[in-house]
Amino acid sequence: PQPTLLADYRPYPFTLDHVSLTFRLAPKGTRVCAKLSLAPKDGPADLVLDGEDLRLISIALDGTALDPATLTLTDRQLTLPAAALPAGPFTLETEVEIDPEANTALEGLYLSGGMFCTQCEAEGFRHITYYPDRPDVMARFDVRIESDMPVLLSNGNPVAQGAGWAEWRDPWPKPAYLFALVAGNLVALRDDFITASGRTVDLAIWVRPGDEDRCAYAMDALKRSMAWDESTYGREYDLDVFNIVAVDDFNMGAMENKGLNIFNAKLVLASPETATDTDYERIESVIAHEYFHNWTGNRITCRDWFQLCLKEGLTVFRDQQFSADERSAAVRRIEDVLALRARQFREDAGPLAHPVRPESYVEINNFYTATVYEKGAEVIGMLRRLVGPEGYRRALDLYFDRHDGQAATIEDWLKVFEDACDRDLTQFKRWYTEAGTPRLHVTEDWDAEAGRFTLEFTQETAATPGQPVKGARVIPVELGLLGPNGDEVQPSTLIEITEPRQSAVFEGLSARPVPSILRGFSAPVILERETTQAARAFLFAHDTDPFNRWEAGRNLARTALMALARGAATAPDPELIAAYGPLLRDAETDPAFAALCLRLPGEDEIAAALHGAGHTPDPAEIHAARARLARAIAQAHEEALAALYIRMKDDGPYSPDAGPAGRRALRLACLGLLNRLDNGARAQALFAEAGNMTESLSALACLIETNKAAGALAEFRDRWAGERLVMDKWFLVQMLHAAPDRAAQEAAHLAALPEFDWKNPNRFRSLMGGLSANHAGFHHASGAGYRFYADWLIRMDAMNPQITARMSTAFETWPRYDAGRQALARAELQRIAATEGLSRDTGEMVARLLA
Ligand code: B3K
Ligand code: ZN
Repeated sequence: PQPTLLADYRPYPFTLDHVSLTFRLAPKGTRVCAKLSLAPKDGPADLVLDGEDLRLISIALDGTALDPATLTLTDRQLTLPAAALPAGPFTLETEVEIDPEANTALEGLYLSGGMFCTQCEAEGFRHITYYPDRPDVMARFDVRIESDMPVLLSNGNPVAQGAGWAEWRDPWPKPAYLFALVAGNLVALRDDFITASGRTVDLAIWVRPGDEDRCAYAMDALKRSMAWDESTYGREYDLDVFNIVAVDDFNMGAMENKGLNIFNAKLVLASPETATDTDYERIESVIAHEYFHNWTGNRITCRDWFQLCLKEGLTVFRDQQFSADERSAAVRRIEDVLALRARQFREDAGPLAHPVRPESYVEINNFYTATVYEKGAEVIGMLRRLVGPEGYRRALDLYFDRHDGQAATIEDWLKVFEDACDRDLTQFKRWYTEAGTPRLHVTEDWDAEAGRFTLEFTQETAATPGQPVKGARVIPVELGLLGPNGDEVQPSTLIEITEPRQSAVFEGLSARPVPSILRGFSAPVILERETTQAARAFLFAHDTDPFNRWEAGRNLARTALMALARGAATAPDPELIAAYGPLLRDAETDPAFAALCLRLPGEDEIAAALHGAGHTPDPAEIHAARARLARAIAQAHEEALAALYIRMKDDGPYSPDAGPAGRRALRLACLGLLNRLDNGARAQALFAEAGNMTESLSALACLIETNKAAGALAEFRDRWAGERLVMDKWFLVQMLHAAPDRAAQEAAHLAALPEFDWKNPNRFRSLMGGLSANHAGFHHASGAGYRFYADWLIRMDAMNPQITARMSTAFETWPRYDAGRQALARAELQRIAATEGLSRDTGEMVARLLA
C-alpha cells in the first residue's frame, strides 16, 4: 500500500456545511441515508468521497437519481466527475447498507453485547456512509435514529423523540471522526453541572442495567474536570447535555465524540470490591482527558492526521495538570515519567521511532503512540517552562481566540506562542519534527580557589529510521546546587541549552556543591552523568526537589541492578541497601512517595539501560538480579518493613483518594518485599481478609510469586466469574507473575480456558499484554514466548487489525538482545509478515519492525 505523506496535503475542494443522517438500525442490514450540502470552493473539481464496506443502494444529486455510469466506485472511494456537478451549491443524497454484526474490527458502527455503538476516529466514519472522511471537513450534523432499542443517543442536543425513534442536532461544526451513535438497553446515572456563566448541563453516564451503582466515581471526576477547565483554562462546556456510554468491546480507552463520549467500560465502572486504586486513578484521568478534548480536539481540531499531537499532546498535558492538581503533584510527575520512559523512550530507541509529528504513514491508527501522546505532552511542558505560566496562559488564550472552529496545524500552535510570548521557536520545532531521545551528557568542574563550579553539557541524538542526522535541541534544564550539609546553595534555576556543547558557571561558592540536574524532569532526555553511588545516595537523602530525590534513588537502584545482572558485582550494593534506612524511617510523611521509592526498576528498564550502555541484556539474569536485590533489601530492613506493613493498615471504609491510596501503596510495597522472606504468609492472610480489589490483587500476585496461589486463584475465579472486568485481572495477574520458565506454557493453559473470550479486546489484552510485560517470560531463550504471541497475533489479525497491530509492538525491542533471541524474534515477525491476507495495519507494523 502507498503511504500517505504530509507533503501531499491539499485542502478539500468543497465546503460541506451541513449533513443530515438517518439510521434504520438492524444488526445485519442497517440502512444509512445521508444528505450532504456541498459547494465547490474554487471552481470545478471531482467530488471524491471515502467509503469502505458499504453497499450503495441509491444516490441522487439535487433530488434526481444519478445514473450509475456517471460515478466511479472502488473499494475505498466514490468519485463524481467535475463535469457531472453544478457550479454552485448542491445536495448529494445516498443510501447505503452496512452490517454492524459482521464488524469485528470495531471501527465504524458495530455491536457490543447487543448494543449498537460507533468508533470513528481516525477513519471509521467511511465504514458508515460515503463522506469526505478527513478532519479538515467540518459540518453541522442532524441525526435521526430509528430502532426499537430503548435508548438512542447521538452528538449534540436532543431535538425530539418518540416510540422507536430519536433526533439529535449538533450545533457545532465537527469533523466526521467525532460522530457517534449509541442504541441499546441502557440505564443512566444522572447529575448536572452549572457552568460559570450559569447554564445547566445535564450529565448522564449510560451503562448496562446492574452497573449503575459503579458510576459515581466517574461522575464525580467529570464534574471536577468541568470545573477545572473553567478555572484553569477559562473553557466552558457548550451543549445542554453531556453523555458518557460504557461499552464492553472497545479497541482503546475512550473516545471524545462531541457531547457523547464512548468509553471502554473498564475506564468508567468502579467499586471498591472490583476496581483497584490504579483503576480509580486511570478513570479520573481518562474522564478528564476526554472531557478536555471538547476544547482541545473538538472546537479546535487537526487539519490532517499528521497533526494528531496538536490535540493529543495538548490534551494529555492538560489531563496531567489536572491530576497533579487533584492529587500529589510530585507523585503524579514521577508516575508520568515512569510511563514515558517505559513506553516512549522504548519506542524512540527502536525500529518504530517516529517524530511527534510524523511525515508519512500507511495506516494512521498505527500512530496513536506514546510518542504522539506522551512525548507530545512533554514538549508542551517544555514550552510552558520556557515561557512561564503567564506566557503559557496568554498563548493558550490566543490559540482559542484565533483557531476556535478551525482545523489547525503545529505551525499554528507554535505561532501563538511566538506571537503571545515574542519568541522565536524555529529551533524548538525540532522537538516535533525529529525523532529520538536526546542524550544529555554532563561533566562537572570545581575550581576550589575561585569558588567556581562549572557544568558542561553536551547533547546528542542517535539516528532513527529515516533520520540519520539530528540537530541540536532546545533543552530546558531546571537545576539547583546543594551544599555538603544538604542545604540548597543555588536555588532552582532554568538553564536553556541550545548548543551541542554548552556550559553553566556558578561563582562564589565556598565548597564543592552537589548538582541536582533536570529537576521535575524538565525535558524528556536521557541524562548521563559521571557520578558515584555515594553522590546519588546523598541526593536521595537530601534533594529538595522531590522528583530528583526519587530519581537519585532510582539511579542508585538501576546502577546496582545493572552491575548484578551482568555479573560486574557479586552482591547487592551496600550503599543502596543502606539508603533505604532513612527512607523507611521517614516513609509516613508521604506514603505514596515512599512507595514509589521502594519500587525497583522493572526488568525492561534494566534491559534498556544495559543496552544503552553498550551491553547485551540477558533477561534471565536481569530477573534473577532483581529478585536477589529485593530479597537483600527485605532482609536488611525486615523490621522496619514489617512495622510499616502494620501501621499502614487502613481500618476505615475504602476511599480511592490520594491519601488512603498512598498508604495502601506503601503497605503493599512493603508486602511485596516481605513476601520474599515470609513465603507468602502475610499475602495469604491479606487475601483472606482483603476488603477491596487493590489488596486482593496484590495478595494474589505475591501468592503466585511464592507458588502458593492455587487455592486463591480458584476462589477468585469462582467469586468473580460473572464480572468481566475482574476476570480480566485474573488473567493479567497470572501472566505478569508467572515464573519465566513457565510463562508461555501458562499462557497456553489460560488461552484454552472457556473464560478466554479472545474476541473481547480487554480479555485479549490481559493475556497477551500480561505475557509481553513478563519480560523474562516473553523473551525466554527457548523462543516459546515469541511463538505463542505470534500465533495469536496471526489469529487476531483476521478479526481485529487495530488490536493486532498495536500489540505487535511487544516485539519493538528485539534488536536489543543476543543473536539467538534476535533470530527467534525475527523468524516470528517474518512468519507474521508472510501471513496471507494480513491487514494493512499489521503489515505496516511488521515491516517497520523488520526494517
Ligand atoms: N482520540 C481517541 C483515540 C482514537 C484512537 C483511534 N485509533 C482517544 C483519545 O485520545 O482521547
Ligand atoms: Zn486524546
